[in-house]
Amino acid sequence: GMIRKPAAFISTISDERGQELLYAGMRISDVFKEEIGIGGVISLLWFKRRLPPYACKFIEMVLQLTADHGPAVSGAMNTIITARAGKDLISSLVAGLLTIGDRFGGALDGAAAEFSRGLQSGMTPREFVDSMRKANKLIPGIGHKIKSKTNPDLRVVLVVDYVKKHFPATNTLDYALGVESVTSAKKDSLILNVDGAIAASFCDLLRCTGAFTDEEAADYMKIGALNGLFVLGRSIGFIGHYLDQKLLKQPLYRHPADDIFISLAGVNSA
Ligand code: Q5B
Repeated sequence: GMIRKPAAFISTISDERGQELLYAGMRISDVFKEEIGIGGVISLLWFKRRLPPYACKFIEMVLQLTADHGPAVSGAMNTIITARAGKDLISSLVAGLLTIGDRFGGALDGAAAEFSRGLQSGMTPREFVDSMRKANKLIPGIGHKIKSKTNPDLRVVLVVDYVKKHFPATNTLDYALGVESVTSAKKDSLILNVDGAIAASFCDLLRCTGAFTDEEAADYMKIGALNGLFVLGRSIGFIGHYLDQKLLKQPLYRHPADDIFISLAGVNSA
């Protein structure tokens, strides 16, 4: 009989070869017939299954909450400066995206891993905070440059309220809030931030909906799926900043020299 040539690629999320495009087996016409929304599409293309409506709504909430946080954050600044340097949409977008990482917007996977480790090891939130301090590590998902206990981040309040109301279990979120109680008592700005609140909630989603095995949940956290939520959400804002700068016909940006302290004191002169 025929011997099939071994395939160079394997792909398991979508199929465009038939009459109708399939997302994880679901016909594109059914995507609209059943009105699964962008949350449903993400549940199919990222998680290869249909998640319950409350979970799809949560994904949509995350995209809307993370869509933008003003022009002053690292990523938006990079996008704006790149747009003003005359570059195209994609260059300006990726210039912004490349700032997302451990400090800015990319703390979700780290927060998920650390809060889960703390919870699963049976440490109290205080013991967890102490263990991180001993290891000389910042707690991902904790801390904000401008938000604090006295100037709370309403995005976090919205996430916590939604998750408490709709999720069957909130163990990781409760643990993260316990960590926040310890850290914010030390310093007002050491709140559970938007990355941390989304990450902890997503741990509960992965572990408690019954839709994932423990192994699958661990895999999704390991491979960067949670940071993907922030990246996708904030791309909406970065594209907005790019379009805004172009429409405003903003010129090339050069930072005022009097705002830069230049010191050549440490330079060796020959
Ligand atoms: N301390 C976020 O730093 C920030 C500590 C900590 C223990 C911590 C910092 C941090 C972890 C990463 C994280 C996501 C860099 C943030 C986001 C999206 C955003 C952004 C926006 C949006 C802020 C002062 C003192 C020091 C530190 C201690 C600080 N963080 N201790 N665990 N996590 N967090 N990133 O204000 O004794 O005085 O030396 O890295 O979760 O990115 O809107 O801007 O939507 O765009 O510069 O919301 O917290 O504070 O570094 O001067 O620290 O607190 O050790 O202690 P700051 P620092 P000491 S959300």
